[in-house]
Amino acid sequence: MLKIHAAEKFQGEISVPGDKSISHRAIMLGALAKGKTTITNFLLGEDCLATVDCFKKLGTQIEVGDRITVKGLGLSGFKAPQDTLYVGNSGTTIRILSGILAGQPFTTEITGDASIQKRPMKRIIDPLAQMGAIISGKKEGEQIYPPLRISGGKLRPITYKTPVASAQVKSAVLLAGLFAEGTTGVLEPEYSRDHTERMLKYFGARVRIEEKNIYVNGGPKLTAKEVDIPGDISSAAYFLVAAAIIPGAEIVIRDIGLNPTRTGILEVLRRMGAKVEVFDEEIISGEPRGTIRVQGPGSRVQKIKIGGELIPRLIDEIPIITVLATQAEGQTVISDAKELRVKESDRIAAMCSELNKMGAKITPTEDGMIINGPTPLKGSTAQSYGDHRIAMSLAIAGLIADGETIIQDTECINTSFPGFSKLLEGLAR
Ligand code: SPQ
Repeated sequence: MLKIHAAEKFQGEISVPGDKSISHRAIMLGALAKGKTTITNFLLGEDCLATVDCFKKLGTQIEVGDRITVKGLGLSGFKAPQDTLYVGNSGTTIRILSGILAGQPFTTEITGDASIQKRPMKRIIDPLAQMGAIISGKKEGEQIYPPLRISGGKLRPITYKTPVASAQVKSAVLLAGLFAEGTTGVLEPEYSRDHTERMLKYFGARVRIEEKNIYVNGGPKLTAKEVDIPGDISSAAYFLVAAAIIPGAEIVIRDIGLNPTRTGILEVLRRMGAKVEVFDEEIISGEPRGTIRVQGPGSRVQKIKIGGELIPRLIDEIPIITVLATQAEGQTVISDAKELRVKESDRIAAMCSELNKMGAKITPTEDGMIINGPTPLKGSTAQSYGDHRIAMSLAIAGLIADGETIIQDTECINTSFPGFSKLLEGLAR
């Protein structure tokens, strides 16, 4: 449980934990490469530790400390696990790892918590089955849910047109492509986060990118690397939004990932009128990073329309953008975001229900929300739905609400942002 009170001041210079998406991929590629990969600023959150645990069960030696070392045995070094692999709450782990398991000459069972068992898996099963893997799961109507049973082996290369812009689907197919003879391609309807492509290149794979089409060659020799992970812009987003809506606030966040497939939140903040500066930009381990400073506009933020190609570039930030929009002058419309309905929770339903309890005026639509602002918020008892992004977004809403906000069931925050409430305490007075 978290108790939040209105903040009169919100100020500070901080860094946030390592990027979750990049942390997962660093373990996966470290395990697929030959030699000792060293990872610094790895996210020690439950989701990424679940990935570590799965690879240990597949026979990879991984040491977790201030830095992580992964002793990779190459593409054919895994052994059949003794037990079912357990991914906890991590959709990224189950979907991307399935791509690797599809290429293994053994059968693996993989599952996760109650939320994972409600997340759709047909999106990865379809292309992996086309490549030759045999995958079964819990069938309900047209959809298939975990637990999954994956029998893999040598795969056929395919060129797969994904129906959704999803980095998890793209990554599952590209990593399966490492086990196919020839070139495997993924054609995306919009750009999704490209950490897998970047890291594959960084580890020495042959990757060709033609706009939204990505191709990888099978059977590469991946070489162990040093990977330093930038701060997670999705974690930074909570504090960036707080700085934009609390009068007089300012935040500086160092060493944040600035991959253009993830920076939609900065565009939204700018278009709504917040002052956003980016400096000290550099590229480390194949990923751009820098320092971000955000201040509010000095008056109210403004309404905005968010949809189309922008959506995959801020998909995980939509819950916190909803909080931002409750403070905007006019009607903010979010569309093309029906993917939000199949995340750790139905994020459209969750944000509408909990923010409306606090006094917001939000109407859910099939693929987004219409938010009428500005509305003052009042403290209430809010539910996280076991979803880390809902819990943290409501905590920021609590900073601008009158009275006390109690957020229940906040252990889920540890999946992506251990130390969130401590950092928040240090910034908000
Ligand atoms: O791992 P999980 O649970 O799927 O994580 C989420 C999140 O909010 O942390 C989604 F619920 O982020 C996904 C993101 O939405 C992480 C991700 C990745 O690392 O590849 C890609 C996105 O999902 P998708 O379905 O669009 O591929």
